[in-house]
Amino acid sequence: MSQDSPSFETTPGPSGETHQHVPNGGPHDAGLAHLTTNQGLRISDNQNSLKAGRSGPVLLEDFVLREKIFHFDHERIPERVVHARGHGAHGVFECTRAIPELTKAGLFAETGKKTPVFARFSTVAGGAGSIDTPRDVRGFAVKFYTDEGNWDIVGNNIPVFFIQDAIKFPDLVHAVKMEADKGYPQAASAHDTFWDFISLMPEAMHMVLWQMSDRTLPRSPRFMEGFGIHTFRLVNGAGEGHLVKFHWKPVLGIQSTTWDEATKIAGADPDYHRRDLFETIERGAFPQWELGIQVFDDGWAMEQPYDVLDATKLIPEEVVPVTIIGRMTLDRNPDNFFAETEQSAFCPANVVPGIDFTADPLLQGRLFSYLDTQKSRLGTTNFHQLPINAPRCPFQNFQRDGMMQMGVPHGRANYEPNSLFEQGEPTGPRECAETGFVTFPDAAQRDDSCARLRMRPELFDDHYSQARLFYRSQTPVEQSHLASAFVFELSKVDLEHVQQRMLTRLAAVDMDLAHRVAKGLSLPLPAPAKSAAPVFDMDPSPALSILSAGQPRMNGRTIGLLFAEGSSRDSIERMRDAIEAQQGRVVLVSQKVGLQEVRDGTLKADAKLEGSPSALFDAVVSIIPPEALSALRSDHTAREWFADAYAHCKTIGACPATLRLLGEWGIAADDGVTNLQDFPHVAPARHWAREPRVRLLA
Ligand code: HDD
Repeated sequence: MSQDSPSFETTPGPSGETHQHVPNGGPHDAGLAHLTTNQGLRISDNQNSLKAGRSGPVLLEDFVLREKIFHFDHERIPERVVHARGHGAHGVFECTRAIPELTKAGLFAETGKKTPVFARFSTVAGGAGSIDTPRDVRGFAVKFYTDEGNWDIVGNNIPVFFIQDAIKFPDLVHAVKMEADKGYPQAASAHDTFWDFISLMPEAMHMVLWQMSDRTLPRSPRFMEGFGIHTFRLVNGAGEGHLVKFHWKPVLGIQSTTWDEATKIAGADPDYHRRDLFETIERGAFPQWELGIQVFDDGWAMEQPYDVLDATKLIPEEVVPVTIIGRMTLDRNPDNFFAETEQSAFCPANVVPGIDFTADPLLQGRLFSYLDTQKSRLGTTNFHQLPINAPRCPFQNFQRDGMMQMGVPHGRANYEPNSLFEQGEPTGPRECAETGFVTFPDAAQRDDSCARLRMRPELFDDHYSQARLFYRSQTPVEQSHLASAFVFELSKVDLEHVQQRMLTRLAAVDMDLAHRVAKGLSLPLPAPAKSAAPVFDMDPSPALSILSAGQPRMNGRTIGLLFAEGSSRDSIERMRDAIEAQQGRVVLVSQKVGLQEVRDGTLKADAKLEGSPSALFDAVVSIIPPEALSALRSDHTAREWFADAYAHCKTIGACPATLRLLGEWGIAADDGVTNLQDFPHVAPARHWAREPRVRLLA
């Protein structure tokens, strides 16, 4: 490690990477048995403050009390202005296909090369204490601790964005967050100011179609795609550049919940996603994503009917296929949520040689914002020295001092060039023309006048073609979810002129969609909004639909198994084995928790029925004896358990006694209500044909 980088110890973590500890004898020295003050003084009594006599008052002299309360009073730091609620994990990225012909970045130089990573998933609008499952875009940020410095892909689970130019970001965020006067709603876009702003921003149409699709109701981060969104630049050793878009593909496939499910999960378990990730990693079922790239050159880009530097546009995978080049495995939970997840500081400007930016005006604004926000959130320009943010490779320069400086640089030279010698060599680091980062000389200067203009490129004016592409690429089930989401959100808007204006935008996207939404709101269908540029039809892209990929697999899914006293333990264990053989997981649910008498022994329930609604599971199965029926009949929670599973189109595995109960409750048997034998083969499938029977869809 260099002389003026912070002198943290490094030890290998489970991913084979090194991970940093606070220096010896630091505040969390696990070896220390005694409680001490922050000055290292042993504390004799941590239960009582120092008083004048037995009944007080408390003395100002009590420095132990004062230090403890002083520190506690300042425990909170400002939450992120967006993406405040999130959770993360450590892991490793492995290059599975070297691409030296495209980039000189060391992490892609050799197949098999491993790079430690930290990933953080987040919602955008809600505060740090909000829920995990609102309808919201999800952040998907990954920090690669490469040998050449940190590289961050700070992306989302949607491949496009609301706005084209960073100058609109504060307006967007103000509009979506709690309304300025009311201070609500929390973590929700279904309110006046959001839709007022959106309806005035036709460039947001493509993104809001994604936002109203099931993509914003992910089952958990394990089932989410991630996207770098912007077009970036890859540069190889010969200095040649290619344009690139980054994609993360979940190995378990993409899956979402329904809206009703998401709202019920929010009540039952506001931490559903962070719990899912944490517990899955604890169990050793490490989630994985493949990293893919779409590569194209400047000439090709210039021929497209859309601008690849416009973040509201995507390139269909059917047009430029995604090539998989690596795999990320998240295999270690943070030791401490605050120190790691909360203090993690991502920044799209963190790149390594071989990866560069483009002139995308949204990206360009981001390059400023993230560094700036860390100063306000983490309080010091030295936030990069925190273990979670520090590069794992040596780093050194002549930046000095600042609040909370952890490094202790030695010597006199704190400037460059200098001619102070140490053992015959000039002191300190020097720039390196050969291996240092060099900005790619962007040949694609599209506007050679280089005039300073507050304008956007012409192709940025087409706001509707790709929104239409998205709608028309969805299956009918997804289209009805999307239209219903618009009806729901706009039903929460009190301003009729905003609803009307939004309908004109939707009409410009697709008349069928607009018609459904207008009908759902009992409003007349207006004429389409005028488009600033010609709108054209693109070939539908099945890759944009979640359901086109087929039914979910058992791998990584959780099945709720209801049992009662007197159930057959043997049947339950056979069911569990069949599910676990396909990498599924079973949670045993019962009206009572703890150990219970069953027909052939005892069985411990993992969860109480009340508090474990079926919304928490991917499918449910019930193995109960006839004598349990009367207790279940009079239990409203039991009834809801099955009724919700049915309404959320989930598979219900039913023993004969359960079938009787379902019949009494009017829960109609259909393809998705199976016997115990068939259940393990169809369990994770959703039975969408059922949906029109249980929900009024737009
Ligand atoms: Fe941003 C955080 C993703 C546009 C300004 N953003 C943040 C995070 C993610 C994104 C995932 C959370 C990182 C973490 O987990 O700590 N942001 C995006 C994407 C965008 C985008 C995919 C568009 C393609 N963002 C964007 C713009 C600006 C910002 C245009 C400002 C001009 N974003 C920020 C920020 C945040 C942030 C204020 C808040 C906390 C932080 O940076 O560290 O600087």
